[in-house]
Amino acid sequence: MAARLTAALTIAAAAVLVPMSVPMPGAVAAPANAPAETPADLPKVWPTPQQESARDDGFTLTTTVGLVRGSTTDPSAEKVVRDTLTRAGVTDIVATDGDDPGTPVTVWLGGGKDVLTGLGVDGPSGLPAEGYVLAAGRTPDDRAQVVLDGADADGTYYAAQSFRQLVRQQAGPDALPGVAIRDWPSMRYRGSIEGFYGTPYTQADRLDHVDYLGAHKLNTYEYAPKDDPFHRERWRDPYPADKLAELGTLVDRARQNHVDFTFALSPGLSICYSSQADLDALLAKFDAIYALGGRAFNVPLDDIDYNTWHCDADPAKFGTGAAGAGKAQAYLLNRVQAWVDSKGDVAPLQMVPTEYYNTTESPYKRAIRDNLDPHVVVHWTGVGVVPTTITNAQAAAAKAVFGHQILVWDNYPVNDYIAGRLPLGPYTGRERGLSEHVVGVISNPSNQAATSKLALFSFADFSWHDATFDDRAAWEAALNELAGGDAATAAALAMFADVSTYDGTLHKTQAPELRRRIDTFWSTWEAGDRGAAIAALRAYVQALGKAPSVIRAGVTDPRFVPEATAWLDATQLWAQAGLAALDMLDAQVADDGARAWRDRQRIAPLIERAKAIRDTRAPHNSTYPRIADGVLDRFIADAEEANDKWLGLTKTRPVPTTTLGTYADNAPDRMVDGDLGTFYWTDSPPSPGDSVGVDLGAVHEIGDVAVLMSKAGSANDYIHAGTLEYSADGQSWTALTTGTTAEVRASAPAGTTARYVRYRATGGNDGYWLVVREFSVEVRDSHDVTYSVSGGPSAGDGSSLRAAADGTVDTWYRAASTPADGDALVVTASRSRPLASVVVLTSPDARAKVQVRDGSRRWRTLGALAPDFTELSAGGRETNAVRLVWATGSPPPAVAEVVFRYARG
Ligand code: 14T
Repeated sequence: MAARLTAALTIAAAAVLVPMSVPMPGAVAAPANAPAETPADLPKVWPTPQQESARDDGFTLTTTVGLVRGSTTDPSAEKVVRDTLTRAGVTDIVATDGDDPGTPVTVWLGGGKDVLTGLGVDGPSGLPAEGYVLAAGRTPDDRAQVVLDGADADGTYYAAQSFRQLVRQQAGPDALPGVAIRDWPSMRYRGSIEGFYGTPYTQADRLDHVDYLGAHKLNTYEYAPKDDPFHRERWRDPYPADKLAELGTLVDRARQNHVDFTFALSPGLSICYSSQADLDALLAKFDAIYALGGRAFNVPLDDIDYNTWHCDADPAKFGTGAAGAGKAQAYLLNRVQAWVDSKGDVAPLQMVPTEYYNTTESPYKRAIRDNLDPHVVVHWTGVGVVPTTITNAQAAAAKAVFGHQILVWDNYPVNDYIAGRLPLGPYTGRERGLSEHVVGVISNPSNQAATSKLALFSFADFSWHDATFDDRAAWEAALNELAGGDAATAAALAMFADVSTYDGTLHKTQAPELRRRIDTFWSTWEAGDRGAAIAALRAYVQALGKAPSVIRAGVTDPRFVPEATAWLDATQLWAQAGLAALDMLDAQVADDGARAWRDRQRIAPLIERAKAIRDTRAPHNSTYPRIADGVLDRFIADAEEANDKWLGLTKTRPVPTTTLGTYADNAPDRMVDGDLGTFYWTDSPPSPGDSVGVDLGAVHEIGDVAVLMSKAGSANDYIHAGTLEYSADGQSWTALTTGTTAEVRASAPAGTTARYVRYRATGGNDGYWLVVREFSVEVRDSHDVTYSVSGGPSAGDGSSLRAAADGTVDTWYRAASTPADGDALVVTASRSRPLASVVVLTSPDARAKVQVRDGSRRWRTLGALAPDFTELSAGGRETNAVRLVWATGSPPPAVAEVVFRYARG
């Protein structure tokens, strides 16, 4: 296990520390347009600086350091520098306001032009807003100097944030490498929009959130929680005094972090666009925030029906339909922009269009393009609400079609639409170069504020310097930061993030790393190297099971664990269930049926506990945390199937087939589970050629086929035109019938043989997805022996005699009473076959004689039940029944399964 962790870590560390360029000696100004590469011997600064070069004149800090405040510094920048120096072992900071303190080591904060000249480094003049220069080295007078000088106060603050990351820990006072950085952001708007549904952030969440933004050079926090009633539902109502006071505190804290607190008000559910009273109500709300110091505003008009008007005056004034809605919105927003202009110190207004999720030309967009004040910044989510990718071409198209500056509202890692999921994967699919088309990219985060920081780290790198963004490197650096540089914690976090990756769009594969290892497990298992397969996967799953406690002990952010706790607990339980499955297989390999059965029985309660867990926040309080779903649960099911086979439970099970994707948890398995209450649900409409069906595993004679589609609430989710067909080889197909209804049935002519049966769409589906409750195929030539159960004692409530021989160990026959004299449970097979042994899975205290019967109708005793698991040899003799003759007065017995283990061949 330790070896595994180390190995995983080495990979992570190597990826973070990829070497970059040969360090240049002496004072070297970075060449213009130099590719940003961290010189190999410099600590990595995040977000990645635009230009950076190493110098050979680094130095060790002294216990006394001078700190010279200049014209572009502020208390926030000074605090970052002071904290950094203190952590580095500096005990005495000699601060001045411009004068040279004459200290051996001096930090010039927001000034120091002459020192820069002495270091041979260009000053910040000419840099874009928020840009800065950072230089550390020795001036010709042999003094150790650091200059942190911004193009403005934001830049100086960011220089301090870079400085914080450059200090190198060593024995004694820490050291500073010789370095010259010239840096600026690629995008104007960087940060987050609290724009999700469900439980909003708490005040404590928000204060911590804006601290995180500032420390990562993110400059925007937009306040737009859908479920703050005063933001949307009751947008006209003024904030109560206590809420307003909280917002005031937040505005202040944002400013200290050089973050633009951006207040959003969503009036679209009820506003009359032409109404002066409604405009006044909206501006009164903005004025209240302005009075608190808020200087940036947004009017989101997303997730409303723009065909619904809230006063007769609007359609009369603007016209009906989408074009009218666009004109009405522009009319309102232009008047709000006029208010912005009247203030003189407020940022350009922002808006979210009702059509925020595509670039298709439309009457609505045309109205926005032609009528909205050109200064207004338009939000856009990409093509799709949660797009897998956002490309330069799409961004250029958005800019053209909206005719305004585009700010990307990026719906990652938001999880309001995927209850139970905590997206922790890398920030993928955003094309480098977006900064040439859009003015910013901001994150709509998860309902969980602290766990969202992992993604925000990548947003910071992408929006600051998209040209070199590498999603994997940024993800690993974020894990590393959260781990405080501790390798074991970072490795545990990587494993945890892996099992909580799926979000449906950016990440369509859940637990990619665990999945790879499970795939390797089965290929090694199939190849016959079962011990090696078990050992390798066990090491990984053991480490996964320990990851939650490693994370609890190791992460540096105290807010992370409480928020992740539901998912951490679930990870531990799922890993334990996985280990129980591995133990079961291990016992089976050792031919220890009793141990395998005991291990198998540990699985279900662990899963039950994992599924009983709830997060506290809506909507995640309504379902269980999803961990490696479709991967670890699948592994366990496959392991149980392997155990079934080993036990001798060899029922042929149809495997579902589909060419379509899956919506949420409604997996294809659900169309062959014999349960009409569950269903497979696709995540898109079937196109001609798409199909669903079953694979019988081998060619069989088939009979009745039924495809039961659609469900209550999704009455149109069926294949509107299709052909039901079968095939022996999956290549050439023969039609059975065609259909246009939600339920399609056919009977194959006698003698029809097939391995595959499918229902294939032959037309469009009017945009409707597909629900299949059940796809059943009757197998006429089943070689399966069937069993019936009789005798007693009779079964208790919720159980049945049949459960003792129904082909699955998951259902139990539980006797309602103590066995009376002569009570016996009789399992009769549909025909005689040579029987190798009888396996009986029971409650531990069941007591009985096990008997078998051959054609002669005489019962022969094989032996007595052992606790839990019994295997008794039947000597390969033809057998057609097994019975358990209970010990009179023994406790009411329970039987999971009586298995006829036939002689092979
Ligand atoms: F304004 C938009 F940019 C936006 O994304 N709006 C919402 C947002 O509040 C939410 O957090 C996000 C993710 O669920 O998606 C938008 O909300 C939707 C989108 C849908 F397609 C709600 C329901 C939908 F069907």
